[in-house]
Amino acid sequence: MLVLRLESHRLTQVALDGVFLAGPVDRDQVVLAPGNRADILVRPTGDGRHRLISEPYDRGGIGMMGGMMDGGPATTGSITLATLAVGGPPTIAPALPATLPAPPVPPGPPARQRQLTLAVGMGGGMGLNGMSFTIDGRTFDPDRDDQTVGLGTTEEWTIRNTSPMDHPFHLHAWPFHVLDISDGTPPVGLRQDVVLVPGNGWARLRIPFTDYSGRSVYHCHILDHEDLGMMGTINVRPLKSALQGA
Ligand SMILES: [Cu+2]
Repeated sequence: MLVLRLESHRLTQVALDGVFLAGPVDRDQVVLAPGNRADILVRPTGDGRHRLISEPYDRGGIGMMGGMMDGGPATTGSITLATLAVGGPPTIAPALPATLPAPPVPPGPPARQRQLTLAVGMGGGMGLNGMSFTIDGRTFDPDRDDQTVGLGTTEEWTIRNTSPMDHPFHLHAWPFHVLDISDGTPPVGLRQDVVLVPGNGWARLRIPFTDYSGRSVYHCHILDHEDLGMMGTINVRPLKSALQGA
């Protein structure tokens, strides 16, 4: 996780995961899960050097193993990622637009609702320290279709997380709108392709399966978890064949 802050500056976010927000949003800090991207505008406040800092973040874990399983010991201090050096004659920055061309949330009702469950099992005999990382009780099998979806339909997926650690859920090819997250974390309604599903929580997504047919994958974007099996396949097909295969 990155909790980004720029000394003496506000960060103006205009996009998330490459897609415009509804309007520019001023933030003191921007939080990115693994896989998230943010487009940020910075207006220098004055001459000098300003550090871009990543603040510590606790993303949960299982007892003493939490930090290790999440890719390293939890950081206890902030880290300087870069330094912004400001100098030269001042210029007038153009005004920001009040609104941006954010894609609208596709209208309901969804053609289908699904629930996917991310779980970390103890003593499964697999992977790191004998733990198993599953979606709907199964580890990844590239030859199995886990979800079959009709091309052109809109679905609502609830991603449940029964483990105490956060998992960033990533769906390839079909970005989704985040309708709601169990911990109330804004933003909601945005189109993005990674969403942080809180430990012992859930995220509700509306997904327009437009533009592309074909097979792809969804997975936890913490690569250790994905490599240990927390990944599934999706096959988006023209509606008739999708129904026959469901
Ligand atoms: Cu994970």
